[in-house]
Amino acid sequence: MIKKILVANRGEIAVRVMRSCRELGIGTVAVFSDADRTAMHVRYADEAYNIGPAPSRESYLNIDNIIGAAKKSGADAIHPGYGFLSENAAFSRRCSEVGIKFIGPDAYAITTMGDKITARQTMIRSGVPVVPGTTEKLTDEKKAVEVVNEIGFPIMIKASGGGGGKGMRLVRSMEDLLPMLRMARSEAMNAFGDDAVYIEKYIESPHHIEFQILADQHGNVVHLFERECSIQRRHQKVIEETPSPLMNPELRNEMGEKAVAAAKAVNYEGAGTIEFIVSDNLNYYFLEMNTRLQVEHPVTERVVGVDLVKEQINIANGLALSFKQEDLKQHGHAIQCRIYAEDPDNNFMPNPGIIKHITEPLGLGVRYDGYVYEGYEIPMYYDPMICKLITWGQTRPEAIARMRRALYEYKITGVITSIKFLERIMDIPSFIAGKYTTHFIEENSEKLLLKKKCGTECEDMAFIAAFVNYMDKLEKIQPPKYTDALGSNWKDFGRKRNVLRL
Ligand code: MV4
Repeated sequence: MIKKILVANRGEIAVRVMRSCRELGIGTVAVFSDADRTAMHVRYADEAYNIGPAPSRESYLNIDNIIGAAKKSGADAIHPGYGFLSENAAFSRRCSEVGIKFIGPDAYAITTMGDKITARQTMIRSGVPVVPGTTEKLTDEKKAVEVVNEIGFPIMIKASGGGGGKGMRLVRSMEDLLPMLRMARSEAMNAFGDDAVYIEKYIESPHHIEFQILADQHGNVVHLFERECSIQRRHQKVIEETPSPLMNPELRNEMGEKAVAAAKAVNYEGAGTIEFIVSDNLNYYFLEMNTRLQVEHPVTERVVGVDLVKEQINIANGLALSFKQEDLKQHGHAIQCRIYAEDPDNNFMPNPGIIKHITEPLGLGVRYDGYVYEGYEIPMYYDPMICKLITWGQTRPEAIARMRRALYEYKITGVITSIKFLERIMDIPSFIAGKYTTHFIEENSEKLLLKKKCGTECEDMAFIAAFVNYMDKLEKIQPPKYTDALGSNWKDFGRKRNVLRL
């Protein structure tokens, strides 16, 4: 049985994973870069190891240093969180080679799903619907023309090594096809070291709906229903909810069964997500599989009543799933907002800085997954997401009302955040009605983004505001005096001076 877990991540997800470990009586090991000495995950963990300089490449992506810290600490398992090494097949393989349990799927599942062409082929073999298009790596330009003549425009060219919107191109006419194909291939080679691309029919105004699955080592696979993730900006999800307002019970069962089949096709182990796009007339197509725990997992946890991290750990321990598909039900409605340290009224410019004051929302039906505290400086090296706010209600309108209330209660100064942008979304009629697609943000940009009519007075005011804000940040902020629970000055001090460099 696993006694000590190293969390190979930072920020809110590292803290979230350690919380489940603590409930299970499992020891926690943090790893941290030079920029993260005072980070919350370091304070929360039982032990912490420095794994290198601030840039991710030299720390959170440094396999040797992380394995070194795991050995030194005596951790018997590694949880990768999301991002960083979570979908890195070499890391999963390395862990098993050195006898440390990787909490997630094996290298085979990661590789098969990571290569989008192989994933498509595997899905077709397993009876999971994919978007009409090519099934082989596209090298022959004549073949491209043939396929497009068959399926018709518009089409998308996607990179096999891509995913999550990276390396995608929309093509609407034959004259653009071959030039775009050539560009896509050379770009894919540059970005992923692989020029393999494929073609899919372009689905206009789709919904992004994904299914959570859990698979144990004994071949049992269940799905934990869907998440609606259509509200995105530049392929970054902004709001996620479950159940999907678009869903009906028959479609849910059918897509859930396909999601289970997708996981079984790669002998999957652990928690994973099958992404689908769904057209307005409810045709659905497999897009890709995410072989990790996702940012939006809490809405599923709240509505299905399952701790997904706890289940990941049980699975890693070789236990059989303790529930069957028919034991799982959805209760009420959950919504998650991702809150970033960025300025929605200035082209979402990242706004890292020192948290001067923070009051998190609390109360019935609110979950807050964050990691920043008063006096903490958000480093500029990593993702600027500062927390996730999750609300639950018996009904969707109740969950929305709670989200409005929670966003209203959330006070944070020192950095600019996306809170006001999220508040505006809560007031958009198509969101309230649950009638939205992946084009929601661009379609409502008029209402969501402030159009600043800036005369000279306005510019003067902006200058004064910027100056006051600058003076504010210069003010020396005393680090809070921790005496218990979240760590101690003594521990922070130790981590500054007596750093265990590997
Ligand atoms: C598509 C599509 C339409 N047709 N594929 C974007 C992210 C990546 N996972 C796949 N994406 C899309 N693939 C076909 N054949 C539209 C998108 C898409 C999208 C998908 C989900 C959520 C937001 C999106 C925003 C723009 C485009």
